[in-house]
Amino acid sequence: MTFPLGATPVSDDVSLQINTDVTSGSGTDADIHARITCNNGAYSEDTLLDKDNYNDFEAGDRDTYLVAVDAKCDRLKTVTLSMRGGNPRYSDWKIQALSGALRGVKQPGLFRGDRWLTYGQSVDAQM
Ligand SMILES: [Ca+2]
Repeated sequence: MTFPLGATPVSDDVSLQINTDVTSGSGTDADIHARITCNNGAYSEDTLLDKDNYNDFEAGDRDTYLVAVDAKCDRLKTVTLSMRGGNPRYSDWKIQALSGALRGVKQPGLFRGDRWLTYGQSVDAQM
């Protein structure tokens, strides 16, 4: 692939912080994916959120993941979390809060309605 002079392709990294609710049963062992969109149309692939040798998304956890966006992102627009893969047993997951940070600027996410996510489903946060 070639690019015109001066048109260096630039990508961005978004730091997603996700808090799992503290109440018993809020955690999950299913796989959680995130897809990010930006106001200027930049977006991320549907990215698995997983830390090596770590049990992600347990009750009371505050987990941070870096997600790569394909181009320069002007401002975060949406974050879609989806649950598929991993352990489908006892998979229901209660999200307490989500925020995204882009070049050090933090944006809180707003969920419409329920913050329980069940296997095979997805939920959108408006940023
Ligand atoms: Ca887990």
